[in-house]
Amino acid sequence: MSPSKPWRILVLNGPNLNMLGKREASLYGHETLADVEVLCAAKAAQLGAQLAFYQSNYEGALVERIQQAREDADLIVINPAAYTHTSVAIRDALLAAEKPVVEIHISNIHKREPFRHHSYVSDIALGQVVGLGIRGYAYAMEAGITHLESQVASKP
Ligand code: DHK
Repeated sequence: MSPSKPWRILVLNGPNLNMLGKREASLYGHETLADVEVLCAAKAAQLGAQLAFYQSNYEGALVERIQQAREDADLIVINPAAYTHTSVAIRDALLAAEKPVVEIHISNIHKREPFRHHSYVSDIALGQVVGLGIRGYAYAMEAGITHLESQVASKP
């Protein structure tokens, strides 16, 4: 077991994700944000990790939570939602946090309108999980923890 264990995972959700289950079910499915949290909690338990789960419709609130992650998280899994395509502030906060980031989107943003194809996060993230529904959160968490473990394993 590494000295950093249990890993602390922060799962962040941006605007309108509190409307999951009600909004555009053909794109986002019928599950609610509470279902996403249950799924993430189960995945965290399986990984032996701690989970913090946060959603806001406000850019500044997300920036402040990311700033806090510098102190209280080892990994950030983020669905910035619409801010993916607009927010330099969230990008800058993620860079300042100096934690590995995995980006996740429930829908496949690359199959959607052209303005959704660009992400301000993807080039600073370990990777991006898109289009796999809410299961993508679990895949993103697992990928992030695998990265952290491999970093520990490669340290002399
Ligand atoms: C969620 C949103 O709210 C959109 O603004 C993004 C993302 C896509 C998702 O697929 O999870 O463009």
